Amino acid sequence: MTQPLGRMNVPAGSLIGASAPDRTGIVHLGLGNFHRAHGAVYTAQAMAAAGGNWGIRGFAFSSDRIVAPMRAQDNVYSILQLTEHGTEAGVVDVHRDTGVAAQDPQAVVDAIADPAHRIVTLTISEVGYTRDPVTGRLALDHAGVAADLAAGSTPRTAVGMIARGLEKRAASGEGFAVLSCDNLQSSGDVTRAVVEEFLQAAGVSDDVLAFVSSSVSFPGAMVDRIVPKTTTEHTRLVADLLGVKDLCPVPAEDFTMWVLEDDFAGGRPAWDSAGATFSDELEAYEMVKLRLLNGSHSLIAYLGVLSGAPTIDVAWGQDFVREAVLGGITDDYLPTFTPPTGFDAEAYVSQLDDRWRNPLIGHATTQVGTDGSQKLLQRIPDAALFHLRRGRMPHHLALCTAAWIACVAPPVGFTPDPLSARIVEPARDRLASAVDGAVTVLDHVRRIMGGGFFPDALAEQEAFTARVADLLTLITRDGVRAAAADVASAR
Ligand code: CS2
Repeated sequence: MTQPLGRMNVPAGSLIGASAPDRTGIVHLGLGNFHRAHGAVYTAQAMAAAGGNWGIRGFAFSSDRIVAPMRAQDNVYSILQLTEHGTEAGVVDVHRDTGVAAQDPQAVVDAIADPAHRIVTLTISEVGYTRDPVTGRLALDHAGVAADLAAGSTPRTAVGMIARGLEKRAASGEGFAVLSCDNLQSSGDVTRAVVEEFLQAAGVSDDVLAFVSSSVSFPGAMVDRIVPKTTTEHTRLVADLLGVKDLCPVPAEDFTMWVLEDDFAGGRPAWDSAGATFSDELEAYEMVKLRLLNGSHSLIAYLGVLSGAPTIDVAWGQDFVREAVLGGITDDYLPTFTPPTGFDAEAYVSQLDDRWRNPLIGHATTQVGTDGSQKLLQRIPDAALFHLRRGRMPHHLALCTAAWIACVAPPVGFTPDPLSARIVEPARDRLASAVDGAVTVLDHVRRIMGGGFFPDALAEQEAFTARVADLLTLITRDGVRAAAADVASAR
């Protein structure tokens, strides 16, 4: 029988980087597959290169789906790299403690306040920042935020936990960094803004506000590694490769990238020795990633779902999807930003082709399509407004918006492919009430564009709304390929 994986049972030669010491220096919120294949791996490699007390105290946000198996195997797990050149596995041993924030939010607050900790890293996804889609500011009317602001309450939202942790930390005055590792534009500034808005709304003292403004840094970061969900097949492959039974391996592509601002008020691991890049052109890196990869990913996902493609590689294998995505990159995304100095955008796009075609990853289109109401805000409005303000229609961005609506808020009489039911869309009910009673497709789209789901600046662009409505009509009447063909002929 295959032995269970554990700290005393790490197969010889399989450790990635170094094991962490017992002392933890990093708190992580959002213990899922992405962090385990990204920040945790860089930290293991940084400790191998330069040591340091950078063990991680990891908290899953809401469920013990990953924490329970991790605990059962001393918090070690394997990374299963899936590439066309072969499959490899290695073990990561940097989490010295794990827990579930929803079960014990005070533990997160206390961990952030503990002066031994110097960084909190976040992978809480776009939804976790509890921002208002229209203003981009902290959503004070969000039920969780409102409850967290009540005096004496234990916070339940991520922003509430971070803010209360910093409030408590102000007593020691020890420098600290809050590092967002989510797909946000201006990630550092956005994170600082929501935390400070929370603290102000909570009426904390001026001393706390002064501590956060002077001794807490919020570096920006661009993170990248495609990491699908774990299946039993992954567990089987790890058993074959390593000879141990891992209950929670992380499947991942071999590509990985991390670009950060070097602004860590309490110090940091030697992540640069592990291949991370420190740069002061962070916003440009974020645009490259959020537009060329993530924006295109959403388009592949929604066109894929509407054409019955369960995974990104299957969707990408369809000519009409490739054409729409490459057209979108060329016409709608590349003109909207200046890439970082020396960055080869063409090479990046050709790498994307290799990454999306990888059949071993099995990245579900419905996983990428999940949370579109929050993800699209990073991927569509700014780029669309860039063109609309110059009198040009960003057809592919309109197509992505129409395809999203067709999947999660279809007009009456249209039933999208059954795959669409697997898309987790937190705004589904609100979208359904917004479009209830709409008489035409244009009316349907108007109610969404102007219904509090997108910034006003985009909602005011009537021509964009009309183009989304045209494309949605085509999707519902003639199918998604016809809509993509219409976009191709409009180029
Ligand atoms: C994807 C990302 O699900 C999504 O929205 O676009 O998770 C993407 O796979 C990662 O950002 C890749 O680094």
